[in-house]
Amino acid sequence: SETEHEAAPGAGPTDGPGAGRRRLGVGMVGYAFMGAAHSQGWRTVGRVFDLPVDARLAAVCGRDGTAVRAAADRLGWAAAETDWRALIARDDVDLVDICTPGDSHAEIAIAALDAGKHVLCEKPLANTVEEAEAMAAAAERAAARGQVAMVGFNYRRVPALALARRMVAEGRLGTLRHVRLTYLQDWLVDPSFPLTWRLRKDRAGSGALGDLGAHIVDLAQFLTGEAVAGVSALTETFVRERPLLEGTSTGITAAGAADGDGGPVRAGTGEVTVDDAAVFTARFPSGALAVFEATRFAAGRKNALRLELNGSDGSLAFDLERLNELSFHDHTEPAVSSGFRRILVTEPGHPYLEAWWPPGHGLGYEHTFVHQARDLLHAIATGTVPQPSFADGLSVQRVLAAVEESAAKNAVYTPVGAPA
Ligand code: SOE
Repeated sequence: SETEHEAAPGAGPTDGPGAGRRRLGVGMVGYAFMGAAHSQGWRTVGRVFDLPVDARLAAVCGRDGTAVRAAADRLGWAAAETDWRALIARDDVDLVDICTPGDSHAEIAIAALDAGKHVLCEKPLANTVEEAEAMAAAAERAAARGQVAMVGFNYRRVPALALARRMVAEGRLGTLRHVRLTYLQDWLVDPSFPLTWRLRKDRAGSGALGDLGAHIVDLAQFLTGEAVAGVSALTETFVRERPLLEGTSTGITAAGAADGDGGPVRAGTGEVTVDDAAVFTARFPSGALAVFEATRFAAGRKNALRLELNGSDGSLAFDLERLNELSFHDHTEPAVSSGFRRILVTEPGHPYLEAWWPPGHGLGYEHTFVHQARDLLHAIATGTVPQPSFADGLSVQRVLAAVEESAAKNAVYTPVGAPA
């Protein structure tokens, strides 16, 4: 256990922005890209939102003592630990935030829930359906004791997407016919990009499917309020061998992959054991048809999560690269003057926006983590169940597994006369 970074004596609930509020200690496992994003959320939430609970950044955990102490300083955590079991056991940790690769989610989350702690776990919930089932069961047992467990599908917290959810629920689109979501990145286009943990099935579970596809499956279910009923899929690994790395890495840029907490690229190559891209179609119980595409090979697309919903009364469209905007077409208006119009989602009446800046002063990616922390703390304070729950995470995991099963069958029908 490392305690050099304990907060100075005297720092307590009587000073700072948390004065007079119930204190909730957060312990975070992992401190790379996601850990930094979550830290930003925990640091900021109490300064923006008026909540009865005050989150304290109690301790951060990582295996490398020197690196985790540096991360604690950089990200604002009071203490550092090198063993996640010690983190869970700390009296000043009430909530465990899991920001590690998927292969450790189940073990840490179940141990934390069984120890009486609340849990926030990064997506995808787990690497397999079996692990996700065990986690959902542990969350259910814990809920009976008043604990909460939530999955980090942060894009639900983009104000424009929360507004889209509200508009669909209000019936503004009428009967839903089409649900179309793509999540496009390009950091694997270069075949010399190294074999990071995200490209190894034992660490990440799957590739673009679990990393990006999980987000769009969750969003599709969130926006429609329906569960995917069936899928048909193709997946592909375009580059099957990549340069090996010394140690591990979390970066998704060539520079980040070679530095980060990884080491130099090693001689030789290793096998990529996950998908580079996944495309799939799906049906919803209402009869709506869905199309999904997740890839890390869309040259020029950095973080393009795009969607369009078409219903009998209207359509909605969104692009994460322009995240303060939502496009809406009201099909009940006269055809001569109707058409897609842009809603600038920065009004105080829009989800989460009341707490932020005046209209027109937009938000960004990092704010989704502030909103995620806000929703979780609000649920804890009010004794409500936060969403997405571990059950929601399990349902996404089951869709991912169905996609893999369908892709493995490669049920592709060859047109008569097509080249072999
Ligand atoms: C990398 O592809 C990544 O950081 C994902 O892991 C995140 O979930 C996504 O939000 C952004 O891209």
